[in-house]
Amino acid sequence: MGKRLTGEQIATFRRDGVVFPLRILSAAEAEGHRAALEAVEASRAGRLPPAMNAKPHLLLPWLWQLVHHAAILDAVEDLLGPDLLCFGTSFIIKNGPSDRYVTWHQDQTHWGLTEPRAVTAWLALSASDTSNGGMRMLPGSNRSILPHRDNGDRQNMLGRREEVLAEVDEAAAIDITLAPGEMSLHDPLIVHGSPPNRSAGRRIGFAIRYIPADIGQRDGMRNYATLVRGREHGTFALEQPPQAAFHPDAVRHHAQSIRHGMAVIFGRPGPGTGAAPGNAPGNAPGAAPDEAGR
Ligand SMILES: O=C(O)CCC(=O)C(=O)O
Repeated sequence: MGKRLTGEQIATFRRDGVVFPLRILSAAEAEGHRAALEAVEASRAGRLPPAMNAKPHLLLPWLWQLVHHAAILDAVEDLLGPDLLCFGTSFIIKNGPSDRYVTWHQDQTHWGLTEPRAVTAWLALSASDTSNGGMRMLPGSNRSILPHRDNGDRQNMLGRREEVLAEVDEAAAIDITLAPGEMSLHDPLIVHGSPPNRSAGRRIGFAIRYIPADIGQRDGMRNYATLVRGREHGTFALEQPPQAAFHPDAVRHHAQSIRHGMAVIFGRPGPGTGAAPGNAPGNAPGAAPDEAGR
């Protein structure tokens, strides 16, 4: 038994690479967060610009609080230990109906971490299911690092349009069905993706990437991350909370973190630093998927 997860849930995560559904917010709280997101979108021509959707928790205090939510961190601590960093957040939104989809992939591919130890908390702010392009995962595929290729399809929401170069037995995949306020936790090596949203509504998830504080970026590169629990191990430079929504200091700090992170991971500037928005690497830590609001 962990702080939040049962022994069985921890065993499920270790074996399958995913555990769900876990209730984090009440339906009313999830609705409140969705309304807060949609208010920001309304103030920005109806969609979150990609630059803003990379680590938005550095710009919006309510998201800073969300990445520190005790119920999320207790569950993540059960899997990764007591010292935790958040090294990426982004909304992953599919407005329906649309052809946009996420290819089968492993998250670890472009993260450049010294070890594939991480957990993504995917928190649903709308229902996410088979009707609206909910995630699908291949339990037990979290054993090895697989090669990927760029599938070249503009409908692929991943910034590098990466696709695993292995036969995916879709019949063995499971649907990650979540109600608003529930989350799934997945391993960086699990093969997963999601089909188009054929419904008329929006599918909204907030993805939070956590790592144990004792791992770093490969090649001794130093990146930025948010210490969310426990103590730091000197592997990342630490990010600061936003004093208020889009406070000028927060905007500067956010831009610095994103620019630096993109340079570390991709060897080039990131969103908000002159890169074309459509090039924002969708599955990079802290990077904006090319999907928000489309
Ligand atoms: O939201 C989706 O459909 C895909 C999300 C994903 O690939 C991830 O969070 O790692």
